[in-house]
Amino acid sequence: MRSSTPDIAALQQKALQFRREILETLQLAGSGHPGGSLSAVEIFISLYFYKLQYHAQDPKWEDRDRVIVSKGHCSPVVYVTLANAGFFPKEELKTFRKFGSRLQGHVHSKVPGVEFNTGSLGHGLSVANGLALGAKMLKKDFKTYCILGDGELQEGSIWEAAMMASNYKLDNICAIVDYNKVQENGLVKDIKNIEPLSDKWKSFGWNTLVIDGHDFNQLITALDEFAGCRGKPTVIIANTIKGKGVSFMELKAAWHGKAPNKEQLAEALKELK
Ligand SMILES: Cc1ncc(C[n+]2csc(CCOP(=O)(O)OP(=O)(O)O)c2C)c(N)n1
Ligand SMILES: [Mg+2]
Repeated sequence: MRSSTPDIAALQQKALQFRREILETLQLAGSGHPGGSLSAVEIFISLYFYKLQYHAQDPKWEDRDRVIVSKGHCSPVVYVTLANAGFFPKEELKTFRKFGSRLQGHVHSKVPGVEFNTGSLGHGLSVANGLALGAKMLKKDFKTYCILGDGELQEGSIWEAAMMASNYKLDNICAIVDYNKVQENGLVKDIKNIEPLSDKWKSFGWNTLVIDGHDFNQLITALDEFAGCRGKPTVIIANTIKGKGVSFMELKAAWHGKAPNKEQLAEALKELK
């Protein structure tokens, strides 16, 4: 469950466990997205096991913090997180991407704990804006978090949404960019460079924090800093490694959307002890 005094060693152990479970889930399914799931493990653990207010047994509790997973293809890390947080039985992970399962390849709101269906990139920040603006109008204290991909930032709609959030002074919204440097077919900088990234967000009026997205101390500090920021939205640019933790997957676009086979899973698991 959520902890207010984080035990960093325990969170690191959880990260290893999540990486194993993500890869086991993908191998059973025979398809899915490992790279952008492995890069976001510490981000999701910091949210669900440190920062967020929620009740797993009452996923629609009206004062819950909201999470919009704009890069909806990272469903493996989302489902492993939600199952471990108690939103649904871990056994259900075995149905990932199977016909009739709730756990499809892109996150869907029929899954307890998932707020909004995503998959088509570029939309999540606008949805998050709506939730955050709604909270202000209703005088609710819940926060809205939005997980974005770095390749996803090439979508123009993200920048319209970025303008809107600062225009309405949505200091109850925190965007987290999983800056893993790789998109579907190659390096972000080679396909359509998004640098200088922190200057861009700053110029759009955002409180901009740049951290190592695999370092729990930095993630926790940044999330706490967001909670104390008034008058502007916050973005955490989390520098990460696509495929983090598995040497043959790290920074390889080939592992963006490909499941490991049994032998590859066994190799990967040896590195995740
Ligand atoms: C609008 C849209 N265009 C294209 C795709 C296909 N697509 C799925 S994932 C992806 C790459 C996304 O890269 P990034 O945002 O860097 O994600 P990550 O590295 O975190 O996996 C693309 C192009 C999509 N889902 N939606
Ligand atoms: Mg990426």
